[in-house]
Amino acid sequence: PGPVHVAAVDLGATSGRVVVAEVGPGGVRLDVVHRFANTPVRLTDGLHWDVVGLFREVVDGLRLAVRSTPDVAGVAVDSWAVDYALLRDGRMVSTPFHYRDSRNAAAVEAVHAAVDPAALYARNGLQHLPFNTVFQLVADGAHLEHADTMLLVPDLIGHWLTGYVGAEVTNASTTGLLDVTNASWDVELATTLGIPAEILAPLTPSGATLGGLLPHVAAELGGHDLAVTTVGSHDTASAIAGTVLGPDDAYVSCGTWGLAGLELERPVLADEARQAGFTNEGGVDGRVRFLHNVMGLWLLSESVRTWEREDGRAIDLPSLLAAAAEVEAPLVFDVDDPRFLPPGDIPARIRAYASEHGLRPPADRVETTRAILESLADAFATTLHRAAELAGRRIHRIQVVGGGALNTLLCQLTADRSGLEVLAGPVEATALGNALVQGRTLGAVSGDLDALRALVGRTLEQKHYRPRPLRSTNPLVARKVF
Ligand code: LRH
Repeated sequence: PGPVHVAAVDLGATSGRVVVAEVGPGGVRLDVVHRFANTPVRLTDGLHWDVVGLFREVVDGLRLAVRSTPDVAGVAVDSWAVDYALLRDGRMVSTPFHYRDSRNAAAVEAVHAAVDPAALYARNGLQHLPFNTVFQLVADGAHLEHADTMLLVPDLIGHWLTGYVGAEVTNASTTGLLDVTNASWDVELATTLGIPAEILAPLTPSGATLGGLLPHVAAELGGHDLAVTTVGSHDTASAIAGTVLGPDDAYVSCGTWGLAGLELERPVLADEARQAGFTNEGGVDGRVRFLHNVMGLWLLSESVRTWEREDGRAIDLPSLLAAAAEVEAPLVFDVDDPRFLPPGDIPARIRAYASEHGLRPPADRVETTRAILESLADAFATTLHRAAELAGRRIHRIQVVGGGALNTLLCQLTADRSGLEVLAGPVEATALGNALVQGRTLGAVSGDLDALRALVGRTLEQKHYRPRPLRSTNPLVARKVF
């Protein structure tokens, strides 16, 4: 069969994109046709996503896609995990919350009082993150009574494109309500926690066909219909599908978050894995993403946002990064400290962290930038070595994919701190993973995940970073697990 053209919609926490991909036995090629900001909105009840605005951008992007490439045959959506809309009779009954909203603390306590953390891990295999869907749903409390369906963000967009109601399984695995041993909804757990099991939509595998576009959507594209399918709708699942993983490779999917881990055939549910903060999320083709959420480049982007607000103008990030490379003996802090999760003045929180731990706080923006990157690299290194230990695997190299692959200082520091070679790229791993799975569903390519990855490998040029000897930094005062 010849190549096929598909549109990959990838919604990230800070920006979204619509990409046209050509996928065929000869390889995969991407063309970004639409990029847009994803700006959260604070309302009286908390921090929300503008999902309706995002849907408008998706449709605008698809219009550009069919205009640039009239034979585009399909579309699939991926996005960040855990967040959802509640619907009744097909209508959204509340504006979806942002996972960085702070409403979940009481719900975490309530859930853990009903099912202790170790028992919860045995059932869902997830790293404890206070915003996992299960906690958010419990925080929603009485509001759940008004809903008959919960749809995670990519499923919501898929629903608005096609009318289909379902829960794609890689993203469902991030809710905390999916049984890690058999990938079905844990109805008993939901019921125990007072979450009506009826709101859980039928599970849909990645690589399923949802149908054609609703007539009013097709009309917006000049009457062009598209086959809407599912991919790894959790962006991290698509990112790992688009990562050219060798047998002893670890990965860091690095954007807003740094998702650091291994691809496994089976989950690791030992209590040590829970205590070390590891998650077992569902990957494409039933693979397991055994990883830890490291706070990621959010620390830097939110710091830049703070400085830009202070200055009233844009920051010159390349100069800041160049200067940060020269800093001697940088501060290393625990990037996973929960104080760094909510939006706000990250540099002030880093200074407070340092003072509380008897460390010298960064003196300026350059030192702050270096402290962030050094601490991220340190977290990646320790996380990956620990993952290998827990999974009984060796690691030889680290594949860094996503926007973080462009950050040369971060990649070099990750090599230095891990003592392993780092290979950087692809930057658009998520869109690639999305497109590859679509290409397979539409019959343009075939084979398992490794065969699909080989298609990326054909054209991929990666930058290699070799470890340098470490200079001195402060020893990290015991990393706390979130
Ligand atoms: C990355 C990501 C990550 C989740 C977080 C909420 O975009 O999907 O895998 O833990 O967002």
